[in-house]
Amino acid sequence: MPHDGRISRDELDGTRAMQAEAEISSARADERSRQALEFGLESAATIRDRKIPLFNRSRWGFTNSGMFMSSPFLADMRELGGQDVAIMGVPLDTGTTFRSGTRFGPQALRQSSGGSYNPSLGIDLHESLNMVDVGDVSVIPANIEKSFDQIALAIGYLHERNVFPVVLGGDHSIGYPDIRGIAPYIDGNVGIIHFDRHSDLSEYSVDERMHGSPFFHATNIENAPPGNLVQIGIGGWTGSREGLKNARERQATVITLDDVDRFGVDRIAEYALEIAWKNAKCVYLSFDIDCIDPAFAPGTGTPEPGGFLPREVMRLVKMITGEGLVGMEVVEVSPPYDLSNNTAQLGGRIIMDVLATLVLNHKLGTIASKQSEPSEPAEGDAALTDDA
Ligand SMILES: [Mn+2]
Repeated sequence: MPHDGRISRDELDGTRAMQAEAEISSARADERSRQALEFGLESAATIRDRKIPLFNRSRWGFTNSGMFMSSPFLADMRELGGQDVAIMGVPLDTGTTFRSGTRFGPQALRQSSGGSYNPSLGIDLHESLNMVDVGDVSVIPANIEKSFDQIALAIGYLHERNVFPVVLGGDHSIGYPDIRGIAPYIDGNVGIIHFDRHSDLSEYSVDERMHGSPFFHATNIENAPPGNLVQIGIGGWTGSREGLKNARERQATVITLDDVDRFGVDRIAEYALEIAWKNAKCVYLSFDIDCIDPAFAPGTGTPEPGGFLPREVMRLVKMITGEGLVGMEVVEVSPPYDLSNNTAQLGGRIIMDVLATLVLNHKLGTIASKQSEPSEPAEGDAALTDDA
């Protein structure tokens, strides 16, 4: 900044964003547009933009395709392999102990997902990633353990084929089978970064493994030790004492929102990475939407006032993602309690921010396209200097 404190146009992030836009490929968008015109027939003579077809084939518009970010639906699961990302819905709310409704979370997250270009990150996800939406896992609403078996098998199938899993929840009980499904394939420890207002470390709730217990059972898995579990955002009045007791006894790391206020987002991100990655081979991200203040994310079963601000948590999520992830889930979006789809939109944005950060840090993506540097580089990431 100049010594007189005035802002110059050159130092604005917006200026960098404008420049970065020129570097982003539009090859895939051009191909989609060409095909849409071919399949959708020519528009009326009064339409100036001759690239607009008569029948909208683009999957965008006032009715989306029903798939996350209008990604193609993969009908034949035997064809999984070679894609970068698979979006997998888990419409389960059998594990809910209070207000149900998260079985409609995957549908809402898909419908509220946005466009693929982000100016400040300098990325177009559809130009950078081969994404498919694989639809929903067949859960068994009357039997949570059978549902766990289905979910673990499904996410393991994605991981085994080297396709990055993005799980659309569902209540938080699915965190356990998500980790259980991946862990056997990892030659070493799995770290877990868990955003939540609740500790979710009880052994049982109302006599079963429910959405308050995923990380008790996940950290019983031999290569997902509690020493690599970081919980961020814990606090308020809907937590369970058993969870904190178990966190203490297992030596998990609990970071409250007061900690975030005290140390700041940057230092918390650095610390969380240090714990999660300590002697670990990979890190899994579990994002409970109720970590965000219910003023912004009211559509959830167990809201807890005093949560994260969206911009604050989005920054934190991008920072903890820079080192790479083995998979992620966004859970507890409950459309019956949502207002104007705000909660579902936030959940979708978290996913898109994570995917973009992975691409920008060269942790994900097989499509060769020049990308700009991330605006918020992760601490100590040597790969950032890589031009590939
Ligand atoms: Mn929660």
